Amino acid sequence: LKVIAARLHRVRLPLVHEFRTSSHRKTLLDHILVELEDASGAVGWGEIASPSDPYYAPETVETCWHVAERYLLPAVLGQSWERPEQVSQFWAKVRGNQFAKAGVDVAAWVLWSELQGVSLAQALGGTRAEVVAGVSLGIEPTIDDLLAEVRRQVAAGYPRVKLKIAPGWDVEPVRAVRAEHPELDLHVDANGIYTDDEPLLALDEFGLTMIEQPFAPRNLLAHSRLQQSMQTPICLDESIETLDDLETALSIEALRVLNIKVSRMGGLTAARAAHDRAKQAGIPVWCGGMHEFGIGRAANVAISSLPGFTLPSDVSASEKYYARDVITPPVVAEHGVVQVPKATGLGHAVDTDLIAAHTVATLSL
Ligand code: OSB
Ligand code: MG
Repeated sequence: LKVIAARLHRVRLPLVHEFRTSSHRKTLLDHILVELEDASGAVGWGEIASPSDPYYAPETVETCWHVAERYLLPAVLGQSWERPEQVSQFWAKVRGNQFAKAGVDVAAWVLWSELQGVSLAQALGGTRAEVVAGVSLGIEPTIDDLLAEVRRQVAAGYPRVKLKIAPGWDVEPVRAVRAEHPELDLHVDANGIYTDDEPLLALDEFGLTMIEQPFAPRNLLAHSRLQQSMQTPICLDESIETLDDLETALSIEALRVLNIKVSRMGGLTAARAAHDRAKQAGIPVWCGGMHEFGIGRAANVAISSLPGFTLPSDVSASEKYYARDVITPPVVAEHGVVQVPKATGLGHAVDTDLIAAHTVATLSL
């Protein structure tokens, strides 16, 4: 297989509901869609789902565009390969830039699956026909707004709710949600904002499934120490960008749960390897999201079909995010369950008209 043409599309879609975390706020998603084409004219799509600002990870939309244009696509164009695992080897010299890499890696996996006549989930070795979805709720203006949002999502059938927390928005909102939903699978995500154990220890009484990324990404030791003094499992997100990070975190017991994001790990090949390693270590995993459009979300659904993804993933239905998604059919959740597509490749048609209508920049190589 040889990629002979590549295209980037910078596409903006408004979110249906503003989303705020301890690190940023967003109302509009500005993602880069990647197309890889082979000599037969077959196309694989991927998505670079970097936030606009470098507050979750160091990348921005502009750095992703630059790195894809200047390094990643030139590394892949004209190279012959047999398996999608080989593609990330072509850019092995490029450090970091996980979001940019992930978009190109996913496009290669989708192209390969399409040409092999298998679904992306099958190509990855997925074993589930359906995956359980959770929702991630941002920081709301008031606790009443949050309670209304939780009620809406629970009524929609989602069995797991994650709340974004930050200093000043932690114990009280969690207490309020827990009081109304004593049995709900509930967890919190701090996006690395805390520096002290104290406010986190106060969350131990609420029976949370996990506390996600309480401390700064590189501060693995603080997570390890907190885990020794808390019942609630610690989950890592931002801390784990490579398999080496995971190895270090496991060795010091800095986590009991792993959030695997395809974007943060630099693609499906690395995400699957992280899954394999966590499974071997007895650490349950789930798939985190970055408000992907349907293309990135379809990749998240596919990876979530691997056997170690035993916790609900952030693969909510398209309608939670966008009025109209870039794929047809959109991602649909029924009673919080998403069917894993059986069709070849991505398993959804790509709506190129909708993409064209929301495109602000393109590049062909
Ligand atoms: O930490 O999981 C996170 C969105 C932007 C930045 C960081 C995170 C998130 C989410 C979104 O929680 C989850 C989703 O895509 O549904
Ligand atoms: Mg997170």
